[in-house]
Amino acid sequence: METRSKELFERAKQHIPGGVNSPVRTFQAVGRTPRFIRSARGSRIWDADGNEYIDYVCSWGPGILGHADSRVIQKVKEACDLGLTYGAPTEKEVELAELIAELIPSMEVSRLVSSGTEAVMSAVRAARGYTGKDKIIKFRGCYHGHSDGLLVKAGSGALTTSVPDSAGVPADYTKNTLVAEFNDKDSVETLFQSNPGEIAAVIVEPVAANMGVVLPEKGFLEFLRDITKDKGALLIFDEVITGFRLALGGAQEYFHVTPDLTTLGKIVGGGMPIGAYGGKREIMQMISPDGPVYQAGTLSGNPIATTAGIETLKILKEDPAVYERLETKGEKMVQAVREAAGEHVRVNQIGSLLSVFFTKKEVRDYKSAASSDVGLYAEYFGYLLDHGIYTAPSQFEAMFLSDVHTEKEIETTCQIMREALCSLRF
Ligand code: HOZ
Repeated sequence: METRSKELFERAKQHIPGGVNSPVRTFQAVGRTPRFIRSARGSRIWDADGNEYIDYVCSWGPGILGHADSRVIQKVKEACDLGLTYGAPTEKEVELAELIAELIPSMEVSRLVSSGTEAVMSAVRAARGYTGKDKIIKFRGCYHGHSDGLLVKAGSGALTTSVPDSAGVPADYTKNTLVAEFNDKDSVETLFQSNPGEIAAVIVEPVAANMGVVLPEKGFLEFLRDITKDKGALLIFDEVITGFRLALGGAQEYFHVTPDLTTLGKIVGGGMPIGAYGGKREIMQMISPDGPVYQAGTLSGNPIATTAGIETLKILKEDPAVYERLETKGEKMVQAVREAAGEHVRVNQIGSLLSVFFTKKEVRDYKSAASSDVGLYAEYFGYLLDHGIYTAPSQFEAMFLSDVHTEKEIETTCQIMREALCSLRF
């Protein structure tokens, strides 16, 4: 039953563009009605009609401990009693910055902002200020939020809605954004060759998760590290999705490649609106008021968000085995998909991130990701939804696992995934 969600969607469309506050949520790409969520706990979410789902969106990543973890909620409630926002420094911010530096040592100095978009926008500005150069290289299909200069061949909602280059962005704002192909060293080398001495930074999602999940091939991240160092450019890892999810120290710990700057989002606030960017002291000294690169925000370092973030990171720090448990769950799902669909699909997985692509091609970049049959994805998604499994309503997003998905839930999900795949006509 989806009566109430349908009613709410109709109402929403009157005063909210497309009825949603972020495009992918509209379910347009999968031809269904978006579920309006009323509550969430653990691995489950409930919609406005009372339907219950096992949730594999996990608020697009931060829900690594599941929803409404009682330890986090308790701390948040206590923090709320002390006031919601001050627009002034707090001890919590200091604690969170210390914790970030401890868990991700390359983030020796970090600045808190309010979202991943803001974090990336600011990191790019820092890189330009530090190097005195204007151009940046990004990768086709990688998504770094919706700031003007980064909405170029973007992934996520931009790819879902087939507008990888947004209207409303003056060409002047994107003329310094160069686009290379993920996992293609030559394409990066060519851009460095044709723009000598002009490139401030290369920005990459170390595991691309906004064109579906696409893993870096062996040596690719190392290559980016070497070429940026060699050419006097900075390497920025956008770890909005991988930070604290792939490993406690993020993708940079997992792959042993250290970037100059890192961006974090939602997960650093335990799911509350927050972001962070940071790196070596020498670079971060460029940021105002220490240096000439301006960046500010009243809600930056919000006391409630920092409280949720600190508690979440402490829980993860005390139980590092969480990452092995997540890997095991991820592998089980891969096995189920392969058993059911064999050569008809490709499944990319790393730790708690997973995507099923409806293509026979190996998915290693934007072009191969885009070769997936989105019609089949929509059918697959619909079957899962109708059987109580809530996954990303777009081919070009990830499936997220949490530590509270039980073995039984994973088995149930694997079974439903098998049925869904077997119901398709390849
Ligand atoms: N672009 C987000 C995922 N990569 C989706 C955000 C949302 O709809 O909440």
